[in-house]
Amino acid sequence: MTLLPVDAIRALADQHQKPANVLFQYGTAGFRTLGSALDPVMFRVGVLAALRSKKLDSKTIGVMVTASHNPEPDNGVKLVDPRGEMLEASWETHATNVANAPTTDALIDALETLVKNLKIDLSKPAKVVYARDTRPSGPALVASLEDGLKALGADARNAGVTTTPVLHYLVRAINTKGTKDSYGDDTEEGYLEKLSSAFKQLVAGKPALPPLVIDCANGVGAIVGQKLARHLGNSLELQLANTAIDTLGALNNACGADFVKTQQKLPPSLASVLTPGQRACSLDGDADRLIYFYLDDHGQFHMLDGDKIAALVAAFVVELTKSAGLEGKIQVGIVQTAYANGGSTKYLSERLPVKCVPTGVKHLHHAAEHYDIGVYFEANGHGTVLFSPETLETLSTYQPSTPAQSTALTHLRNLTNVINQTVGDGLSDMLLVEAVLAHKSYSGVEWNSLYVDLPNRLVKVVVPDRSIFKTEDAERRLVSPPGLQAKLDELVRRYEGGRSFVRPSGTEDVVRVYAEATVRSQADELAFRVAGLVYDEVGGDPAKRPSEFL
Ligand code: 16G
Ligand code: MG
Repeated sequence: MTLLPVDAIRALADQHQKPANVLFQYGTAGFRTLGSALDPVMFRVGVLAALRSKKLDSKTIGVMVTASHNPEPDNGVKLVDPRGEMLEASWETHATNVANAPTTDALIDALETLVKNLKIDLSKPAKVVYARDTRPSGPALVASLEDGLKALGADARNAGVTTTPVLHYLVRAINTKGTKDSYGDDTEEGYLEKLSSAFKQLVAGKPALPPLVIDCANGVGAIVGQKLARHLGNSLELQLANTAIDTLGALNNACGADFVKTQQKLPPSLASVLTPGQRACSLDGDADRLIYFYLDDHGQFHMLDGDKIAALVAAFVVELTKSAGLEGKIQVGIVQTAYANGGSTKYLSERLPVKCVPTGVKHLHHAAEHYDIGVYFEANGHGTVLFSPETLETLSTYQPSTPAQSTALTHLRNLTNVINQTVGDGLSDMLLVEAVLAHKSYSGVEWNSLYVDLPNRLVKVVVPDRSIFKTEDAERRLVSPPGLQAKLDELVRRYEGGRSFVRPSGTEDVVRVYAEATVRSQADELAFRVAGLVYDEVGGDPAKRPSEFL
């Protein structure tokens, strides 16, 4: 029986000791905190990734070092499972336990327990592929990760500096190589080639759209976006902005998808770049989110968020399945979270099945897998479209009976290749949106008019202990603290078109409050009143009560 290489682990673990008094948690987006605190976590994640690979019969596991849209001093790490999806939930707990072992001895104990409980066969080889974003803390953290991989003798591949969705793609491509489910060439180049050639076929014969401005959040999207632009040639002209990956402090600073979505305004850096009517979009720091926007003739800003993307894409997919003669054979469904704008939920549920799930990609992804074609998007711009294995089979074997059906079928097949089905992907989603706009001859204005967004407001309340807030009904209702939901209901009833919910953040020590109403001032007021209730509930200092409007 092969045993854990305890001496190798001990020697390397001693170089990455965990300080006392810090607790790490593998949350919605993996481990995420200040980059300077993550060294011991990285080492342990390396060990864990190797064990996960051994557990899964030497399938390749992915590790992504990124803190997405967070400010530059933060960093983070998450594990990617063999099909390119998020880490299985039960391992989130193992990851948290292993990360928090206080000493090297305790770490070795924790690992031995894990190996024993999960019956991990240590004689199996471990295979891991990893990548990082452009954060300055990345290289040192990758070195710690490599020590963890080395301690277990893993066969490790460094995919360099690339986007989170590329890493997810690589994991799936490596694990399906040479099989009938082959996902594409297992390189970044293979990814770019797959997406861009599907896009070119989708828009062939359509008039080229005017150039698209991409706000790269001064992150890794600038690097991969540049390469994508070369692959696209004249099928789509990309105008990259916010590409300062070497300027300290620039990452996600007053730019990027999270800035645009939360501030509901144009990144100031684009004011001199964007012309009225021109389409633009923002990626986040690791390019897995996408938000579109444009300025109208009066210079007024209009945002097209994840909900608008879902509406545009779902309508197109439904239209193609009908034109291909597959209506009734392929069911299209939508997955949203409580953050979806009420306007979008109304529009979509009048046309298609819509399911609401808790925040976090893993919840959306799993729910979308239950449809033949599942379209999932968070309002924040993270999402993708999943085609079930049966649907892929139908699309590849179906015999169209007219030329029109044949054309629609070819488009559907190309869509399956332009879309990164492993995870939400800003660049892939952007090509998807551009393809639909080209087909429909839509500008931002026509797209935006699919439905009208209800005015909404997001507020966060800092609380001493967010774990007392517990929700049900896909985070739309509070069950704890007791009685608070009844107070919210009473308040919401007084606002026309009012809707509000409170949930603990999965990534920050805060409670988030969302409110919408028919009129802007009412949405703002409702949000701040609900925030006030939350604040009083936790006994906050009356002098610091949230009170922007009251
Ligand atoms: C993470 C999630 C994102 C979610 C956000 C919510 C993944 C890959 N990312 O960024 O889906 O919207 O957390 O953050 O799952 P919150 O819990 O702090 O509101
Ligand atoms: Mg991100």
